[in-house]
Amino acid sequence: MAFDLTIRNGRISNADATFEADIGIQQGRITAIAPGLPPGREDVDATGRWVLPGGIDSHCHIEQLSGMGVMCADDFYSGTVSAAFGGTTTILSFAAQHRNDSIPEVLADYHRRAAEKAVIDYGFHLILTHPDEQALREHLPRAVRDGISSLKVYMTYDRLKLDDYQLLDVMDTAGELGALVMMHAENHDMIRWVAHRLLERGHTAPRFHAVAHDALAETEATHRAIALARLIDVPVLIVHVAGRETVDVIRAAQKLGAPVLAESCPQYLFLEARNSDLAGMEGAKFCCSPPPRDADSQQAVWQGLLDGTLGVFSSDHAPYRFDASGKLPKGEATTFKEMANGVPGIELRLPLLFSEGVMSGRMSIEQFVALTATNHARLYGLAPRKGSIAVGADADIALWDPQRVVEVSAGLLHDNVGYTPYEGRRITGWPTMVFSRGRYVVRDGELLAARGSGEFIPRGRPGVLRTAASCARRGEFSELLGLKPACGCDHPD
Ligand code: DUC
Ligand code: ZN
Ligand code: ZN
Repeated sequence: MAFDLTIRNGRISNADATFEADIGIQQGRITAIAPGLPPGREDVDATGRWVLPGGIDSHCHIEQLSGMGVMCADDFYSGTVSAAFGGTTTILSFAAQHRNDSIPEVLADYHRRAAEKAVIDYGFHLILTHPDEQALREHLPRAVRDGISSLKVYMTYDRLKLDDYQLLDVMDTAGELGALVMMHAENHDMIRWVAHRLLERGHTAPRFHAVAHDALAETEATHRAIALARLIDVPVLIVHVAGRETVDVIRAAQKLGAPVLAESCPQYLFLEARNSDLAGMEGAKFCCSPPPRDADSQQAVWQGLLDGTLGVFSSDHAPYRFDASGKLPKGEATTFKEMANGVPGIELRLPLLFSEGVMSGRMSIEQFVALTATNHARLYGLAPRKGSIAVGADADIALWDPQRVVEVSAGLLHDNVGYTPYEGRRITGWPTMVFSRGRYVVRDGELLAARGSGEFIPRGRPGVLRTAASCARRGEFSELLGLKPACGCDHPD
């Protein structure tokens, strides 16, 4: 049977190898990878291009109400269009339960909105804020059965925070169900106490956000989250790692064999706390939680990505406009406590890392693919369908022009934010064609995918929960407490 599409003469990189070959695609799947394939009905010449798996962004906030009750600026249309223009073909965004919400209703609502608007494939992590018996015994198992095999919990924010007892309950249940727990690790009371003192003394400007969210608040909470994970041997993934000490704590725990994984994001490589020290409210454009820190922490995050301590590189795209709808609810009088928390990054995540990681010689192209696609797929139960260029996988592919130089400006981007914290930065290397399940999404700056053409991808058991290392839940302690193994096997001693 003839190929629907061929991508020929390109240089293909996966997480484990780079080679020259042609790709044959039928009905949205890759069915052949070999040199000299005959041209398909549509034939793309990829000479001079790097042919990479489409990026997977496993941490982004789309059409979501924040913990402070603010609707973010991107809906499932603008958010996925922006992702696609940056070379991303799958997103995992959040379906957020607020304290009194019914989980099935929350999930149905996100499904409905995403199905109507997304132009690339998507899945959800559940944000769990009210882990009562029904949530843990009925709703969470149902969500996992329906392909939502990860959840995020918070150690801070008044409206989202769980205490340690609740975190243990959630982690234990997630372990039993084979769901991965993502942790927002910051010490709530440290932040609250410092913020209160700052505001009392009239320190309200955006730059005080980073003072309130001291690096120690992140390090302490990360250490505690890891201790909880070790106590009951359930894996935990620390999201948006910002500070050097936090990277060190995670690396040390991993060396001890603790079930801890971690993620970082562009803002922790390319921004610093001092960026928010600008006149007026301008600094609000650089405020997210945890905040970017300093050059030393940037270095530590690079090192953590390179040595595998930090296994996934996501955007944490949290889009808020620089107006009353987002960053400035009280205009110039907005305090750092009142502005919406987060920075955009869904479109620039890959170009920034491609340019500063691969083109500058810091990391190999294979490492880039692992950090931006393959590891996300394995970790979150999307593999083998997503995350690699392989026979049988979805034809989610981005063609990169390594010579193209782009000067970043907000007007170039496709999100609905209106500014970018990376304004003026020069990037070398850009995705010029993006395919999702073998259909064009982006071709030379033009969007070709229709609204609503993205599909929900139900996910299986996250990779880390399938490995032998997570069989460690045994021994007297586990027996006494009736803890079940997180790997789902019967863990013979
Ligand atoms: N946590 C996130 O994951 N994103 C934006 C803000 C936050 O606190
Ligand atoms: Zn968070
Ligand atoms: Zn986030």
